[in-house]
Amino acid sequence: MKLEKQKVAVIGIGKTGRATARFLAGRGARIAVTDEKPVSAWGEALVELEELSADLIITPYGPEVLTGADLVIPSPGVYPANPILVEALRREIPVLSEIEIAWRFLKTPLVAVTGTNGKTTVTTLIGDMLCTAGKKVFVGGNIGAPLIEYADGPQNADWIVAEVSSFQLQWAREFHPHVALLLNVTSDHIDYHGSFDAYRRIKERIFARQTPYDLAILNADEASTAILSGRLSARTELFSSSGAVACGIFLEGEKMVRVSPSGEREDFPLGIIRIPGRHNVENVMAAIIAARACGCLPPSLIEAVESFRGIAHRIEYAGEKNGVVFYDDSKGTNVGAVIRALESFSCPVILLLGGRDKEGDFAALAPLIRSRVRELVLFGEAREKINGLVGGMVRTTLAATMKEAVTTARNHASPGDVVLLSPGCASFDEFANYKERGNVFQKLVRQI
Ligand code: UMA
Repeated sequence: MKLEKQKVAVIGIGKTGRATARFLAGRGARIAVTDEKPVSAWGEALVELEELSADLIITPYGPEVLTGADLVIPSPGVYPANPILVEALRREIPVLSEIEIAWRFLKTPLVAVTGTNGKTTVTTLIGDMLCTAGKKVFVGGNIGAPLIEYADGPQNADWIVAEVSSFQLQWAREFHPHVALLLNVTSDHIDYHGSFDAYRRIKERIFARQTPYDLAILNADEASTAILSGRLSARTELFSSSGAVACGIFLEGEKMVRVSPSGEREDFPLGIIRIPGRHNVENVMAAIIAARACGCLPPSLIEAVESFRGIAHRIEYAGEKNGVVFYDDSKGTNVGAVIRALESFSCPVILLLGGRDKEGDFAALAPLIRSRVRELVLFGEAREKINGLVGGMVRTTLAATMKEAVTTARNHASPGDVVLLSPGCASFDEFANYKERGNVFQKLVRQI
C-alpha cells in the first residue's frame, strides 16, 4: 500500500488517531486531522501531533477534513452513520480502519480475537500462554497498544495476539489473521451497527480473508456456528462446554479434552482454572486451541492457566464486608455479560444494573433474575427503562447514581449475599469509561 504523498484524513485524536498519525508521518503521507472536541481541549495530543515531522493540518470537525483526501481512517468510536463518513462514502473516498492499515504492513503472524464477551480474557491468556512457552509476543489491539503501533516499530515478535472489536472490523477489508477466534455474539453495540444482524455480520468479517492454511476457532454452543463454519475457507476447530466436538475441545467429567485435527487426545484438568464461571472455562478452552495452533505444548498451557488470575473489572473480587462479598464486573457493559456474571454465582445476588443504555435486551435477564437475584438496584440514565422491563420481579430499588446504588446494596445485604456490579450498560452517563466506574466501585467498597 502506497502512503507517500497520499492525503489521509484521520478522524479522532484518541489512542488510535494519534498512533495512526505517527505511522502515516513515518511513511510520508500528508495528514489532515480532526476531532469533535475543540482543539483547545486536545492537550497532550496536540503537542504530540505538532511535533510530528509531517505535512499535517488540523481542520474543523466536518467535511473540510475530506478536501483532497485519498483515504479516511476513522477512530473506532466514530459511528458509521457519522456525517463525515457518510460524505466520504458519497465521494467514494476509501474508508479503512487502523487495524486494516496495520495489517497491510504486518510481517508477524497474527492471532485475532473477537466476540461480544471474553475477548480481553482470551487475548491476555493466549499472550500468557505464548510467553510461558518462550515465544516473543505483542499483545494489543482493542486492549493496550493499537495494532498500528506495532506495525510502526521493529516488528520483532514471534506472534501478535490482538483483541479486535466490531468497531475496528467495521472498516476492515483485507484484514487476515492466521488464527481467528469468534468467541460468542450476543446483543451489543446495536446503537452503533444499527441491528443485531449487522453487528454479527461485522464480527464474522474476522474470517472473511482466511484461507485453508489458516485456523478459525468458533463456539460450538452458538446457534449460528454450524451454518457459519460451513461457509468458511479456513480450517475450523470448535470449543464447547455442553457437548463433544470432533475437532477442537470439550468437557468430559473433570477435564477439558482436546482432539487434534489428526484425532489425538490431550487432557487438561478443569482444576487448573482459577477464574470463576462456566464462561471462563469456555474462554480457557478457546485459548488452548489458539495457543496449540501457535506451537505451544500442553505443559506451558497448563502453567499459564494455573497462574492466570483474570482481568481487572471482569467479575473481579472487590472485598468482603460483614459476610457480604462484593464483585466488580464494570466491564460487563452488555446484557450477555450480565448473564455470564450471574451464572457464575450460586448464592443470592444483589445486582447493580444501569448506566447509559446501548439498546440492551434487558428482558432476556428475566429467568436469571428470578432464579439468582435477591434484589435489583437500578441506577443511572437507564434505570427507568430497565425498571419497565424487569423491575418488580424481585425487590427493586432505583438509585440516581452508582454511589447511591452501592449504599443501597450495602444497607440491604445480609451475610452470605454477593453484591455484583454488572451494569449491562456503558458508563458514559457518569464516568469517563468502565475502568473509572470499576475503580470508583472498588473505592466505595473499601470505604464501607
Ligand atoms: N471522536 C470524534 N468523533 C466521533 C467519536 C469520537 O471525533 O464520532 C473523537 C473523540 O473526541 C476522541 C477520539 O475520537 O478524541 C476517541 O476515539 P475512540 O473513541 O475511537 O478512542 P481511542 O482512544 O482511539 O480508543 C480506541 C478504542 N475505543 C473504542 O472503541 C471506543 C479502545 O477500546 C481501544 O483500546 C483503542 O482504540 C486502541 O485500539 C476501548 C473500548 O471501549 C477500550 N472498546 C470497545 C469495547 O471494548 O467494547 C469496542
